[in-house]
Amino acid sequence: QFLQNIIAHPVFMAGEANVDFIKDHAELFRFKARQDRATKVLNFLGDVVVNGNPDVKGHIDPKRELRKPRLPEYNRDAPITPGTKDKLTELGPEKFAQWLRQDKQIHYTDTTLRDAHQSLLATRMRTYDMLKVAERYARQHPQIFSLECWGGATFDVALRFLHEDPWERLAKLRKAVPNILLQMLIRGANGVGYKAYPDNLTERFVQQAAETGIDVFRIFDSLNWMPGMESCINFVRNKTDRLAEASICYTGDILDPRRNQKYNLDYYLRLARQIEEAGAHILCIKDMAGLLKPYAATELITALRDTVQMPIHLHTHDTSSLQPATYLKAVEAGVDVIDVALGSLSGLTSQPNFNSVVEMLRGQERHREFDQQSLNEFSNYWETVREYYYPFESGLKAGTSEVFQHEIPGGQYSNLRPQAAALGLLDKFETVKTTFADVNQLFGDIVKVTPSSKVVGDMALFLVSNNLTTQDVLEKGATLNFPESVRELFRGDIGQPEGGWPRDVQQVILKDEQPFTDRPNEHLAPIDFDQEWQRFEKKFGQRGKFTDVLSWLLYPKVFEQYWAHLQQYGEVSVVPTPVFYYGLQPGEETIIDIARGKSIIVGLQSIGPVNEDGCRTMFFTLNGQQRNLEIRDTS
Ligand code: 3PY
Ligand code: ZN
Repeated sequence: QFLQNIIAHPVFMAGEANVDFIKDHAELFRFKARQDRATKVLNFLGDVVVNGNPDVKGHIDPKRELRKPRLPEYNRDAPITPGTKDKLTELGPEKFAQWLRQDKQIHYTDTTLRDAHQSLLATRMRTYDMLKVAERYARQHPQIFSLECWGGATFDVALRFLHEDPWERLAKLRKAVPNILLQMLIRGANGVGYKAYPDNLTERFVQQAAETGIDVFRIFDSLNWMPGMESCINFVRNKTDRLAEASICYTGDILDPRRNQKYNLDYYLRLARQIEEAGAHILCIKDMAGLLKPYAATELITALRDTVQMPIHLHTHDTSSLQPATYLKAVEAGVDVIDVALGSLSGLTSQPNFNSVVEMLRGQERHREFDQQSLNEFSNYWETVREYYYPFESGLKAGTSEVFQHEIPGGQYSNLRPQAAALGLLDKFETVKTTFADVNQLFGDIVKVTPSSKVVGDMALFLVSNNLTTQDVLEKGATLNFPESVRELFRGDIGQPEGGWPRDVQQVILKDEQPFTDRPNEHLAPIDFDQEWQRFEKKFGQRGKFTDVLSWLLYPKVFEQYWAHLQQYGEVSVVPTPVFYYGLQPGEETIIDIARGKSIIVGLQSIGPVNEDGCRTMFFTLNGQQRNLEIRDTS
């Protein structure tokens, strides 16, 4: 094949090949690379067919019929209508924020590609399904404010379970969506992780995220602690020309005297002023559990608009099913942008329904027009695709006002259930939820959002699985070994809560260890990137991209596993989702675009019996040619 490439090369054919011909023409090796890629993908498919995809093992319903989605119509040749991305480029972040605050019509952020699937499908949505419709969507709906498509748990899950490079996802989405702002969620000093990172790592991460495609950085701190957000706001302001959107995480109920002792209107206004002073361009009300009720929204947004000059962006989860009413009141009170998800990935622990909210506001003076039929076509696409991810559904069937008691964030709810199930606690899930609320009180009533919410969840699971109550923590705490994350929280590893930690609880949890109250990042040595790059090269045998180095520094173990998978099976993000999770049946075929403009047709003919080496011979066809593979059966 190599010789064939040489003979067919135009330089060779023209008789102009000199001694450097092979060295100068990397494309001569491409055929081989493609063959390798195809073989690796075949090995991956063989493994899924024989051993199953471990991520869905035990949750497969063989009778379930998975349909092909219908791709919405669009005119590929029409020029792309400029949108908010073009506006930001034209105005720069400061003026853009002023424009946004003055614009009368309501704006929409579509969270389908991030929070919606994080909250409904344990973050499993694959790049493959996103890219099928991203360009169409950008062309059909250029008046969307932003697409939230990155950050939060997507970074970790992409590497850990989907074996995908999150940076590649972002780069590809950016290419497909040149006209609409792309938005990410960043956990302040905790980046896209669960602990504090060295400042210069977060700085480079922010810079790289902007270079790869992020325009709006939604920054929050899981305890609403300003020092946890300030440096991140500065990185966006000083190292990029993009938008820093900082958040007040909403908890409790400002209108309920039983819940507004600590988290009341004054508290939120104070925080908003501090966020403005820190230099944020946009203020986000991040209602991660869906606790902001309609009349509280009127009060909060009216007061915030009187207090700060920043435009206000409202994020909520529809766990209680009340949140469209909150949006109505928020729009009346002057909110600038609201977060929604396309119909079939909306509602419950996800965001309110984009398609329906647009109709709700028809007739309201701030209504923004959308092509409703087209929005519905995109929703239908996702309805079909959502079926592929059925093992990850949370099981919640209807809205629940229980959320006002337990205050579990939407993004955590779909994870807590399987976590409880893994510990054999599914029949005690009601107790897990009430214990979550009890733990919150024990911890002094804290803001609960990643990572603080995860710690509350860890403690609740710990107590329920050991048949303990929060009362027991104080009484028997001296003899109990609390989860590591709980110890870290009380040590100050993820920051300080409003009013400080309850002393007695802190003592019983930390025992002899001394807590700190300054920024946890101050205790971390800065990263020497040149040195880390060398370490990377040594460990992985090749230089890798800078984005790989960043992924490795953020998630070392997860990245190592991702890298090993990549070496063994190649780029698996190109495999269609039903095949990725459920493999092929004998007689089935699939088309895989293994490289730009290069597709292979893979068919599974039959599966041989286990031989004495513990392997099965898989009889595949690759582009019509017989290809047999030996796959070890570890099932
Ligand atoms: C995350 O941090 O992933 C969240 O979605 C918080 O709401
Ligand atoms: Zn959210």
